Amino acid sequence: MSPPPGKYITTGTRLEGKHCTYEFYSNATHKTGRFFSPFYPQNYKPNGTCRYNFHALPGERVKIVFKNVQLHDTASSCRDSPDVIKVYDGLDASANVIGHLCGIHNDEEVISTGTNLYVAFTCDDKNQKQGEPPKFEFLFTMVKSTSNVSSSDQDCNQHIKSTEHRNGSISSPKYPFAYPADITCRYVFTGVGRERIQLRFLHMDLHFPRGDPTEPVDCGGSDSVTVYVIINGTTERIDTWCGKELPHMLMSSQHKMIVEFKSYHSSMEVTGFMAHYSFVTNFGILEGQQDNRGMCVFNYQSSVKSHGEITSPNYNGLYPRNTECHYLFYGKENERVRIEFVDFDIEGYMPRCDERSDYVSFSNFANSEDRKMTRLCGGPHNRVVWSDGPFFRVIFKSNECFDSTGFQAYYQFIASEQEKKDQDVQPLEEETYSVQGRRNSGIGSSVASAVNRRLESRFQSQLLSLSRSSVLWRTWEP
Ligand SMILES: [Ca+2]
Repeated sequence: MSPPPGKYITTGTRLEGKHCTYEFYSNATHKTGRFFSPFYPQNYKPNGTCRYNFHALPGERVKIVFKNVQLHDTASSCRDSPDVIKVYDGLDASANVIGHLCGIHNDEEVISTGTNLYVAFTCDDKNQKQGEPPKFEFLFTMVKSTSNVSSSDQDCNQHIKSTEHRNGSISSPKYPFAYPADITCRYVFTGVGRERIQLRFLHMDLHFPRGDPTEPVDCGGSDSVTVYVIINGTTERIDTWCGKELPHMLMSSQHKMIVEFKSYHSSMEVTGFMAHYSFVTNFGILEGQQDNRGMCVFNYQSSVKSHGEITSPNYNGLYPRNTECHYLFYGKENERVRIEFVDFDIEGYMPRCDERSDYVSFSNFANSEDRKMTRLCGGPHNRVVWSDGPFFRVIFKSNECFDSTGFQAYYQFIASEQEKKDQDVQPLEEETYSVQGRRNSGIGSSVASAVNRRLESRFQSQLLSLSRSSVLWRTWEP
């Protein structure tokens, strides 16, 4: 069926001689438009690359809303998927990746940090033979960098933008004194580019008349704080907290987050809530070198550091939903990579840890799945995983619902000779220890730190024996 005339027209200027390269320049009259994949709503043309370049005026940003994306998604990881849309925060593919789409998306929003945005769509022809027709459609808008909408002085609502405050705090009205009854305050956070909002509650003391406020069972009808994130264009509630229960540290799934404070009562005895926020681009992953050719990709090189720690995003809070992170290890020629999980709590069910779960997976390859490696989810686990050779990839992937606190692991590059020597001593993975519950629990953390000390001493001896062989680089193409 062919589309009605004029319905699926791509606005913007197609570059002469190019099948699918478009330029769009903002001007006084042209601030918005829509794009369709070639031949939309039919299949896109096999083996194609489409490029879309957006140029806003000074004082503007480019906002893209992917209304409808249906790409073939044969791989479990977006990075390994043959058909992808990548959004770059600048003129071309050398800019930071701020959007990476595969599979199905609706109303996914991306906004540039500066005046340029580049969208590239690539596919291979293999998937053309399969099932559903893949297609995509998106809207773009040139938006003003500074909006006229500001927080009103008359109410307690606040709009916090990263362009004005990179970090700070929010609190209930009159904090640390009693807040008024019957109010609703909304704190709306908006970042740009790759930014995520990280929210850490430091104080929570809300009126809770129905039981122990430190362990409230049901927040219904009580004064409360609710946090929402945006997933696929839909506002999703992370959770609601009340009484004196301090929420975990939280992170948004893209560049927006909403905190809602509701009060029904007033009591001179309560002090309200206070939380610190910051807009971060590193997903709260503190070690490793972030690779800007991906959304959440971190590199670990043996030549730089022989051992260290990796964590899930936003550790030791709840990991963000709908997020995929890759940890890439580059060892020297005779080395293997050893990953030891000392804390592990990932929402999902072993042994399958399928697409309905969050999971951690492993690959000896840079750009494809490794079917012999087992996925991990659930918890707690205290597992040791080894690479076959000098390159290794750890993948963390979370779905769109339910949350956990994620993982903490030690990595170590170990030379083959050393590995053999190590097997003569008591292998660490055979020790029986368990990190039960949350990492703040006394037992877990003391065991973890004992393991940590043991590892440290072992690291020291291995540091001495590391050979100075050449670094083996296996780069990957974005
Ligand atoms: Ca989940």
